[in-house]
Amino acid sequence: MASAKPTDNKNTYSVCTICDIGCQLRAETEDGKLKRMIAHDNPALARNVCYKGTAAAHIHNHVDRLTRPLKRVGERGEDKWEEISYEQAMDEIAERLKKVVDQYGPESMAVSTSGWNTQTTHSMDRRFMNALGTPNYISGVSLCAGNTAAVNKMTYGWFPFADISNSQCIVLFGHNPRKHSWTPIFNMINAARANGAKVIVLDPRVSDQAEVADLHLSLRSGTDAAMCFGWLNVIINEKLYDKDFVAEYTVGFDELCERVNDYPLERVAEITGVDAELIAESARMYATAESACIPWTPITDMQISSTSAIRLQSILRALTGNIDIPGGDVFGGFDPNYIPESKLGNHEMLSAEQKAKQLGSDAHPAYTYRAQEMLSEHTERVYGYAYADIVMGCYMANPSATFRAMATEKPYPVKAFFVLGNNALLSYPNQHQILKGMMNQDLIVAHEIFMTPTAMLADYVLPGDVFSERNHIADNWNWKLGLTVSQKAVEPPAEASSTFQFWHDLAHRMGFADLFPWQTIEDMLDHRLSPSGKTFEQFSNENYMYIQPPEYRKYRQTGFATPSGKVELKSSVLGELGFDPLPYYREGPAVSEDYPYYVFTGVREDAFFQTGQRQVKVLRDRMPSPKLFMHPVDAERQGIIDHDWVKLQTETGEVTAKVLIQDSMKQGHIRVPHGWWYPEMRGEAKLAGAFISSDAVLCPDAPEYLDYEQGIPHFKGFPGRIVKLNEPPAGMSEQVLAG
Ligand SMILES: Nc1nc2c(c(=O)[nH]1)N[C@H]1C(S)=C(S)[C@@H](COP(=O)(O)OP(=O)(O)OC[C@H]3O[C@@H](n4cnc5c(=O)[nH]c(N)nc54)[C@H](O)[C@@H]3O)O[C@H]1N2
Ligand SMILES: Nc1nc2c(c(=O)[nH]1)N[C@H]1C(S)=C(S)[C@@H](COP(=O)(O)OP(=O)(O)OC[C@H]3O[C@@H](n4cnc5c(=O)[nH]c(N)nc54)[C@H](O)[C@@H]3O)O[C@H]1N2
Ligand code: SF4
Ligand SMILES: [Mo]
Repeated sequence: MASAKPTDNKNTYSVCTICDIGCQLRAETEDGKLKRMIAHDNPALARNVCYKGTAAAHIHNHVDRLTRPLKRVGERGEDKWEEISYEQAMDEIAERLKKVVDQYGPESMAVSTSGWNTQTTHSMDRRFMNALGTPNYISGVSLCAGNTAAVNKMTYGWFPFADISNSQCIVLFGHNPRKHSWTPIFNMINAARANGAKVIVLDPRVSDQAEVADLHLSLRSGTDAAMCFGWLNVIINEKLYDKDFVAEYTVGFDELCERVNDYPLERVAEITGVDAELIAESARMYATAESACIPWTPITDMQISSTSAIRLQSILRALTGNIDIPGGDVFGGFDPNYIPESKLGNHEMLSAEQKAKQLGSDAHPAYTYRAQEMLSEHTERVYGYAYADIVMGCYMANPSATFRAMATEKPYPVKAFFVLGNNALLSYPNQHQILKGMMNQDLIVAHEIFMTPTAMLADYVLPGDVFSERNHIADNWNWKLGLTVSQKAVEPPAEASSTFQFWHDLAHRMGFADLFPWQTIEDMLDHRLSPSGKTFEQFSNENYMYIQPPEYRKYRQTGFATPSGKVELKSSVLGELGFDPLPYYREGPAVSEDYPYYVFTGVREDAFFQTGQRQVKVLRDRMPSPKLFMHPVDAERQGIIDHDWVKLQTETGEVTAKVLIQDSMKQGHIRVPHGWWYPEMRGEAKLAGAFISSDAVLCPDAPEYLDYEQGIPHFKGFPGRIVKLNEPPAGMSEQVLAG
């Protein structure tokens, strides 16, 4: 099917990928260019837009957009390039990849991607990798939702999505949606509140959500798992749980109760720093609400007790009978109208021998093939497909193990690194190791829309298209049901193209043409929509989105997709893998005289998504420089005043930023922002200042900082110290110094 050439001023609806929540917006075009991206004309959707979305034209038409393939001519990282044709780039990449694979084996290729901003990959990356024979796929979703999906599956077979709008009680573990951060979730919380929902916020800081919450528990960073035990203690001892559900649909309740007894309220109060009475009151509020949900939160994705904290949230949902009910945590499943990426990824093609080589799966298997394949037959029984790659996070290698293999060639060499729509250098822990790993590659390919520090380290940089320039149907990564149309409004500039095209064209050069028969994105969309009996054109002419009517308590017919068919309060999968099958709380590395503060990453900045957009003036003007938050008492003790420049140091590294003193901070805590580099320093500072203020420099990934089961790092509450600087760091622009 040919793609209809977009014409000006027709209403096109595109799914914004500036952040990962995916609002559908409306495009206005002029002379074949994107003029504006504006709010939806459907009143129900019109509020789902933030000022990053409305800045889309500034991003998509930015003068620094990459438009031609680039080949490195200087030393790696020197940022010197020649423009070459797309055909030449793809030919050379294929040739060099073949060489690496011949010399070191297929597992020597690793891929890092975000997956959501490039949209049209359609799991072609996994399909390619599985055909080639490499299991080494890593992604930022190992720190955000992907890993939670994998761990949730162990407890009850799927990853539920909170039905916030219809809920009577919403529990936010740190999670802080607001007007310009995950706007649709913010709107849902407000809608529920207007209907009388209670909101409980657990956050060391007085966050935006905490300010207006019914209850706010200011816990110490990194202690969420302990807090969940406090709640379970109250819920079990006061018999507030759903006895029928527990009796009929769970296994391991008695063992869980024993474990919960290890965490009496006084102990939990001591660990978390929250008053025992408030813990009890909040637990009662949650457990006695008519319906209650615990929306997924990235905060517990990034802690030393992450696997336990995620499991404990799942257990709370189950014990209170809030699973798969209106206003609770709802199980989606695969959309019957759309072939899932899990299927297109062709995971059955990769041999057991190659799967066993997945980096990190020996020590930390939770989200790797090793653990997740133990669920395959159960997933197939309940959901119809053996592989459920929810949020693309269920069959990943471990990023730290992958960068270590790239750097040290142990346990085997990784020598080709492909990075698509991901600023990998800044987006995982231990940035120094990532750099070392990238410097030791024979081939690096980046697919990007801007020249990022990561792309600067590549041999080839391919220019990506953006969401206003391609057709797509978003399916919420199988997390919740619903298909959202995203239409191409304008043509991509020069030689910019999609990641679909990239994998297709590489596959054809590597001898896998028969596995990649779709010529265009639209062919792929027609294929994916085939169960609906519609083509992409028909589908998008008829709908701008299609929401499958929800069904509740489906487990009554199907059971749960776990080995026991029940909710596993005690996890058979974790037990079989040699881990504690029951959740527990583990203390992170302690603060000391040398490193007296609990440092946490996050509090996303309204103006940017993650490491992006620092070069986009309308957004950068809103947040010109990186800021560390400190409590006034801590600042005073250190002799620091607002806007002082400081160094924040940990055992792993140090970063420089300005201080913002805030009453809302919790004493003894420091917030470090994520993703800072300085596009304006390109050509002057090494890798455009990628090591000056990036949190990844600070975040350790030594074993004592890693969650056991997943091997994800402790980003919430690692020890650090502050050193005041007498003058700003060299080379900062006027805007940074002033703002
Ligand atoms: N150290 C550290 N690491 C983290 C986090 C942290 O707090 N600290 N947070 C984690 C979290 S929560 C998440 S969600 C992940 C996010 O990880 P990612 O979603 O991968 O985000 P970024 O690393 O900022 O990389 C996105 C890159 O994609 C490019 N891009 C945008 N649109 C397109 C497109 O259409 N096509 C192409 N080809 N490229 C595009 C942008 O220019 C940008 O450089 O990172 C995780 N990593
Ligand atoms: N504008 C904008 N919006 C975004 C993003 C963006 O980059 N920019 N990124 C999107 C993405 S990918 C994500 S993952 C989300 C993240 O967004 P949120 O889920 O809102 O998380 P954060 O903003 O990182 O931090 C939220 C809160 O966690 C608290 N906190 C810190 N440590 C702990 C702890 O140990 N326990 C608890 N309970 N709370 C703690 C902090 O004080 C902070 O108030 O934002 C999304 N929305
Ligand atoms: S919240 Fe903003 S950046 Fe995120 S998808 Fe919606 S409009 Fe785009
Ligand atoms: Mo995230």
